[in-house]
Amino acid sequence: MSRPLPCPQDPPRHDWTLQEVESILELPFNDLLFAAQSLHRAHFDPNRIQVSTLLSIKTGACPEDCAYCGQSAHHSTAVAPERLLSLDEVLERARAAKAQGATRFCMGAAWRNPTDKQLDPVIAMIAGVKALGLETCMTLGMLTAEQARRLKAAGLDYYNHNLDTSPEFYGQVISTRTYQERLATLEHIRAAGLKTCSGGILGMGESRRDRAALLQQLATLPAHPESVPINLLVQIEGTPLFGTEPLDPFEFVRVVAAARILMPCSHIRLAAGRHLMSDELQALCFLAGANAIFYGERLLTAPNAPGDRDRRLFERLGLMTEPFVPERSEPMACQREQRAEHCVS
Ligand code: SAM
Ligand code: DTB
Ligand code: SF4
Repeated sequence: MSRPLPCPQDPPRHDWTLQEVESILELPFNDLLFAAQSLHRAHFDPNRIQVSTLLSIKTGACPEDCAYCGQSAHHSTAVAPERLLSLDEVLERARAAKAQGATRFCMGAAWRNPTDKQLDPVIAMIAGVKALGLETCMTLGMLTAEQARRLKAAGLDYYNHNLDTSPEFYGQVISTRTYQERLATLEHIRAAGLKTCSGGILGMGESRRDRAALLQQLATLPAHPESVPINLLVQIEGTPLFGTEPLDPFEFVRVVAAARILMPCSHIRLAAGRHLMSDELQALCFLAGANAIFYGERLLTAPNAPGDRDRRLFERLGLMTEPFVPERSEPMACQREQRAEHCVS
């Protein structure tokens, strides 16, 4: 017998319990997807996705020991460290991303945290990329409150800082930065008025309970992140997580659907690992409420799904990319007013 479906929440809830999240993840697959797609339609145009392109502006030699990451100086991988890119190099890549249809340009640096001095050239990049008519996003590691305010004053739109996994599993993945430090950076981002991009990685050997706990952490933040990247672990040779048992693809879809239900106004982003997914699996993720991707031949250092494959997929699924609206009134304004009619409560 079919179970009751979650109802569109107006306003979205921030008090989800771990047990509630677990029971959403455990719904029969069809019920879960139906609930997620219904909520998705209540809040977004179901045939539009937001497209961001990534660029690593400072690659490798990172002092952090994240067990999944090819850029950590603690692991011996094929990633060759590089200096900070010049403004011209960044703008050239941003122009190319825009020409390929991206509306947001995300710049990442392999830092534990930027120093105040390191922020100076980065701030020039924000102005330059914005002047091209692109939204800007940065992911530079931990920030102080003052650094977040500087980035906001420079015109930065989004800051990406992931929780990565549950508080309980976290210690098995990273030892050089605490979960609490990640939450503090998210607080600084929010307080500065930047939009938040925060999510995690699946397939690191965590349990379903850990996946539920990650979602619960994200969905009980004082404001839901505007963008929630769900990464599938890209296994990098030389990292401690290389050789981890791959995740059941349906479990990945379940997490996407649960994220959509828990954070109905957020963009749920299929992030790393799309190149490992079939078109059919990605289509299931879009049905489950994913409505954003990273687009372009590379992520930061790892491969991404090729652009021509993505363009063909959009065409086959009738998906359109979300237009860039320079001055969105409210970051979390829902894109659709109507509510799903088939909810039971
Ligand atoms: N160094 C900064 C930091 O860690 O905050 C910014 C860049 S870091 C590469 C951004 C995020 O990418 C990580 O938090 C993690 O969630 C994701 N990531 C890194 N390597 C990955 C991998 N091999 N597979 C999947 N996701 C990965
Ligand atoms: C996020 O959650 N995923 C992106 C972005 N935010 C910065 C990065 C994925 C990195 C994958 C590994 C690499 O390219 O080195
Ligand atoms: Fe450094 Fe970020 Fe990689 Fe961790 S995920 S090792 S902080 S670049």
